[in-house]
Amino acid sequence: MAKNVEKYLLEKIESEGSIHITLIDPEKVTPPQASRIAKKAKASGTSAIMIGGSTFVSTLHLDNVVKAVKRTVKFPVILFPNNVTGISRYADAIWFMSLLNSMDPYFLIGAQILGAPLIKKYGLEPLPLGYIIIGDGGTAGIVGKAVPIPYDKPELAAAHALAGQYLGMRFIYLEAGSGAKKPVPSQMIKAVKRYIDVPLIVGGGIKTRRQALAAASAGADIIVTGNVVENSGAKRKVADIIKGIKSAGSI
Ligand code: 1GP
Repeated sequence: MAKNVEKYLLEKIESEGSIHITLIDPEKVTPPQASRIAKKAKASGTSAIMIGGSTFVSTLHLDNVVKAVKRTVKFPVILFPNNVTGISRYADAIWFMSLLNSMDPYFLIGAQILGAPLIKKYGLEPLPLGYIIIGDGGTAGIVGKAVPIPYDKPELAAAHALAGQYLGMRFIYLEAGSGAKKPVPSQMIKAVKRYIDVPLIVGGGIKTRRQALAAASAGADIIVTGNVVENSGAKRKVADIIKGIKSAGSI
């Protein structure tokens, strides 16, 4: 994979409308399982693989999961780190993310300072990302010491997102938390989309075609699903979610 994952994502969004990325949590899978998930996700039409989770996993295991996925699929593997331990030299790119509604400077800029030299050393492509926790925010919200934005405050999410863009972040991610009972509401996605010009990523709790369609229709450029690939019937479910995303362009 050429090291131009940002260009790849922007071109995909430009030519296809909303796209889908599959998230693999290294803590929940063995390397062969990760490789099977990636293969099925690719066959279902996903555009890239993200690897990361909210809790600790050994760097050795992370490396093995990334290597297994890289051996299986030829499209971008993007790290989704919760800390400096989420960096692997074997990936193509990394979401270089700041948790914009964290109360802890470590998650705003501290971890990034520690990780940046390693990212340079490994030649990973950094993708500057403003990450915003919505609703109860799940484990990511707790670990990141976030003050989550309530579902009924779309204008607050929009202000955070715009601040991220003005600080130079080239992607914004609205995160309801892995396994969230309710995904980010359409009203909030629309409000954020009206404010920003950079691509908008939405994830957390999206399990059905209808939910994916709602997020894409509201303006999500990238929809991330993780949990659905860990359960049985994953290939059909992911394919169904992607059909929902693609149908957004035709309504
Ligand atoms: C979590 O947004 C991602 O970081 C995906 O969430 O696991 O609920 O799909 P799910």
